[in-house]
Amino acid sequence: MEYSKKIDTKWQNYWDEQGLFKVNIKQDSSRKYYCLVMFPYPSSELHVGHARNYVIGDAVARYKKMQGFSVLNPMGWDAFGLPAENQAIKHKIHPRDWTLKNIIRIKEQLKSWGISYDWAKEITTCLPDYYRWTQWIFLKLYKKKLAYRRLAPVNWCESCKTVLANEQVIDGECERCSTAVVQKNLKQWFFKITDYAERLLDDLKLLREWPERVCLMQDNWIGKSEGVEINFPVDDSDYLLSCFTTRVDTIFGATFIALNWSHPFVDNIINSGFAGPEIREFISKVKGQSLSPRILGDIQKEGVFTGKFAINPMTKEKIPIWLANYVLTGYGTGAIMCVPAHDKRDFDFALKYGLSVKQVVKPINDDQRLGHSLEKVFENEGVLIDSEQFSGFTSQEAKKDIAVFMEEEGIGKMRVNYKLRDWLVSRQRYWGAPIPVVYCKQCGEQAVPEEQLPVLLPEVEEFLPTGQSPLTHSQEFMKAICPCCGREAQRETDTMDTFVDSSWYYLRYISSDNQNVPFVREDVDKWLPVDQYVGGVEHAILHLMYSRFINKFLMDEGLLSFSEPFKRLFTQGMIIKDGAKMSKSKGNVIAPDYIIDKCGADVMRLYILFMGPAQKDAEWQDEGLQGCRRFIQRALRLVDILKEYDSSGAQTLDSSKKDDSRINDLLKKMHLTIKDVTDDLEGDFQFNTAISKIMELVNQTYKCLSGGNIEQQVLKNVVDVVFLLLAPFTPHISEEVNQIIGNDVSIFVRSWPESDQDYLREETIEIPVLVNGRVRDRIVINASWPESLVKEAALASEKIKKNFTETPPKKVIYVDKKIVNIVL
Ligand code: ANZ
Ligand code: ZN
Repeated sequence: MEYSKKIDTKWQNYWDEQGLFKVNIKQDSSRKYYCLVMFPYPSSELHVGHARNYVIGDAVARYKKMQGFSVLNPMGWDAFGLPAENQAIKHKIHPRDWTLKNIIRIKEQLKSWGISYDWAKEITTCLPDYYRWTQWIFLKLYKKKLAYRRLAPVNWCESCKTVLANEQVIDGECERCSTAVVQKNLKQWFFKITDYAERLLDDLKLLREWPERVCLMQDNWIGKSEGVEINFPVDDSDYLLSCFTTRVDTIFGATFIALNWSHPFVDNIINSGFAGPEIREFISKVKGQSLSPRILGDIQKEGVFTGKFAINPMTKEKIPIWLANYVLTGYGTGAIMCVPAHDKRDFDFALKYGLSVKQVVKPINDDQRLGHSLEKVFENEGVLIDSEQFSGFTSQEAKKDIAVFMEEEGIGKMRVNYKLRDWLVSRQRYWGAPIPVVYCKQCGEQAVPEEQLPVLLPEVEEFLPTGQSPLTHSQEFMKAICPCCGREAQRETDTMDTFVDSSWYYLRYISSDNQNVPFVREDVDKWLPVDQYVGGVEHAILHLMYSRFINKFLMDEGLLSFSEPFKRLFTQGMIIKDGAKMSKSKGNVIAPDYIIDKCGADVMRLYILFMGPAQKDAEWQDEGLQGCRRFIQRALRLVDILKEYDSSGAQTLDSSKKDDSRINDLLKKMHLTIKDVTDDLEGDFQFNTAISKIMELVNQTYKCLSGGNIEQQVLKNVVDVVFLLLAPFTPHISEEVNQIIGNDVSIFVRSWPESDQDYLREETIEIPVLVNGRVRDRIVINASWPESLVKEAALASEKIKKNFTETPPKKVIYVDKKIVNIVL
């Protein structure tokens, strides 16, 4: 039997006709399994690197189906956003046409790989029947004041002509085009995700089936720190400079203050005419530097003295106030107390500008002082020195006691800060969901009433980025009616970040054809949380954080009743080719269509799952693909042998030479394989080891055949099990074989095989243990134990040990499965 693409087509059509993967949301929820793969940006056709994601998801879905679950495995398109728009601009066609064309193409690809989606649930985020609900969620947030607009310094990409979220700035450059990012002050829309910081952090505990490192990344991103906000009086003034510190134990070593250039105190000294030209120069220089707090560690430290001093509230010393480029706005208070002896950044700065360094913490169990000409900082916690009444306290004790002291004295206040920022959701781009707000001269900012949704994206001719949203080009779109006073108003022209679209799509699949609500509560409560989410680790922070936030918000609104959307998460590794991530620009892309035409979908699917642990990166090798192709042919040849038995009548063995152990070993191997493959899939989806165990079973079957015929029923049983176990990975040939050996239902409605415990039980035997030729004891061993284990067991016997208390045994001899003989 030869495997070819014909077999793929035959079974894909069959699944379609049977509606095998269709789910009835109302009826099928009792044993539900929601398997979700992160939906793609339809900005280009898929290569084998993308395929890994879908093939893994499909193996999970099919395996669960064979276990009797009603599996919901839906697919859709994250169709708005920059990639599609940039591509469209490049190819000079409308982003919508480009996107829809890509969707058709990708869908065709996914179908040709035999991925078992329920296409009836398909969603497309750029179509009005989806984005009207994205706008609806915006309105819900707006009503709760969780969507708001403010002037904010933003990261601006001059080339993409758009605002970027901090997370889209990588090392000071635009994530998409690598242009250096600058800062601009603009009125922007935000979602107040910071209100949920504590819950987003706390609930990470519930995510026990997420990879630990993803939880850690989320934890770091939220970045909770507990500390004190200390007030430093400005010398000769009423001004108080408030500084957030997590190391209040180092207060006696604070020798200067550093401010961000945008701190109000700076305006204060500029407006009062106190500031010299060097301050203005410094400000204009650092103003343009990008703001991402995540890149702060390594910047070249620069600053300028303001000429003003503050009082350290504990030591009462006068300390200089500086402006410094390493102080962030938007974190803490934008002013910091600097302790150069114990903070590397402050240390570098102090060294550069000749500021004083005072050690106030030393290591525990060590009276080492760092000395005056410091070469290193001591950043760890330890024991306080030169800190008046707090000297001798450990850092831990001092943190508590100094904080309490400060609260009592009115010097400072305990405080919790988060690194998490509010989510900037507005984009000055065309290809996104319009923000449903209008501006009225009389009534100001007004939300569009729910009944008026969707606010349709207008047709425009010009969607090239200019810094202003292209929506301003449509006069018709711009004109709106104020919902409050009925007069003419102007529409908001910004569109939403695509991460808003993808923050709730997993809910829409459940009710994708409902035109009255975004999702039906009763149904999402039954089908969610998602049982298994599969996707790339590049979404470990943003997409997952935003989805968790929106889900919690919707729960608070009483729209659903589960606090986390994704119960279990699997992050797959990348496929590497010639040492690099596959990409068109590098020219190292492997096109799946070519492979499928030549080898069939199952060869590609099998190889993708076999190439290594699915959570790790793996290198694409054509020999590996050929190896999988050969394996499939070899497995299929067993079916040919079985058919020959049928026609030649050689099905029964010559009963006189019934060779029990040969057949028995094969059956044992078969049951062991069922158990191992099941364990591998139940664990962390170890597809590669599962597949290699099936390969071993095929090998042993050939070995068994080389020793003579196998009873037809036995061979049929083995072949059946081989293809049942392969079915989640190679569904097309598995269906074909299933039919050939006489089953008239799809292999996916048959049950996953179960192993027979009788075959797995280890055979035990009792053997005598001799000491100098005389039987002294009998021990029970497993027949499969290696020699060393049997000897160990013999020597461990109490009755045996008695015999050589004085002289150790000279020799221990084991005669396989018969006796142990000990010679003294
Ligand atoms: C004094 C000090 C001494 C500090 C010491 C650290 C070590 P996390 O854990 O990230 O919250 N900091 C506060 N606000 C800042 C801002 N806007 N820009 C830059 N740095 C800022 O870090 C809090 C620490 O980061 C604070 O504690 C402050 O420096 C600095 F031996 O205060 B520390
Ligand atoms: Zn009005």
